[in-house]
Amino acid sequence: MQSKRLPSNGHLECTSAHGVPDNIFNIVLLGLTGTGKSASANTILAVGNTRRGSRQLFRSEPSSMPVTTQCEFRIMEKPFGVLVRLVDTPDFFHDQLENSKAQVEECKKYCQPGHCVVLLVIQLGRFTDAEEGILEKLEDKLGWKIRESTIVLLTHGEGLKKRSLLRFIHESAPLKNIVELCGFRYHLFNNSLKDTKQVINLIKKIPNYNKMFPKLTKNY
Ligand SMILES: Nc1nc2c(ncn2[C@@H]2O[C@H](COP(=O)(O)OP(=O)(O)OP(=O)(O)O)[C@@H](O)[C@H]2O)c(=O)[nH]1
Ligand SMILES: [Mg+2]
Repeated sequence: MQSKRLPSNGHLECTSAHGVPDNIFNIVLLGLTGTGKSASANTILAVGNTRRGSRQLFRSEPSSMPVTTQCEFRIMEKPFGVLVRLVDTPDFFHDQLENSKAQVEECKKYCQPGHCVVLLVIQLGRFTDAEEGILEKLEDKLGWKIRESTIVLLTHGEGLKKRSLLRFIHESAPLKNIVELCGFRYHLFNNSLKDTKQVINLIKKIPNYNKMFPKLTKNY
């Protein structure tokens, strides 16, 4: 049995009668502040969203302080052909983030093995010391090997110009290490382009996407 309620973050949430997460697949964006988590979520959202309460974009702007301070989600259907929850998160490691522990707990509701894909967002050309070991630190916080379900999402794709992305990754040992730990699943977004193709190509990198989203397979 399903119940629907409006949680504090103001968006329609579905939970079972026992309060456990429903069967909606989750796309969870994780990473440090300013890397482009919210902008990437908006790029995905832009591909097609007509469900009530889901049209509003995530707040995204340049800032050295965290812009997103709590986990937020939007539910979308197009282009997946089934309901998908897009979960934007704050930088759990930022000194200025109050209630980091509570936010990790909130994130855990959606970030569970078999029910999600993680997009580990990293800004192209701006790999910082704080990002070294970030995968392990996130695994520690979330309590499972998220690497099995993670795609490294590099943003600011326009900065690559004509260089090869694979070569770029190989040139940075710590970045290559993270990509390797994630089974060489990686993708490049240019969030200044609202381009469907880059989103569809990302979805096609989600393990078992063709079984989860058979309608997407038919249409793209
Ligand atoms: N040119 C360009 N700008 C981008 C891209 N991705 C993100 N940005 C910009 O980078 C800035 C930070 O992006 P956000 O999406 O707010 O970053 P965030 O990871 O959500 O940051 P927090 O919410 O603070 O954790 C914004 O001004 C975005 O417009 C990109 O691919 N290209
Ligand atoms: Mg944000």
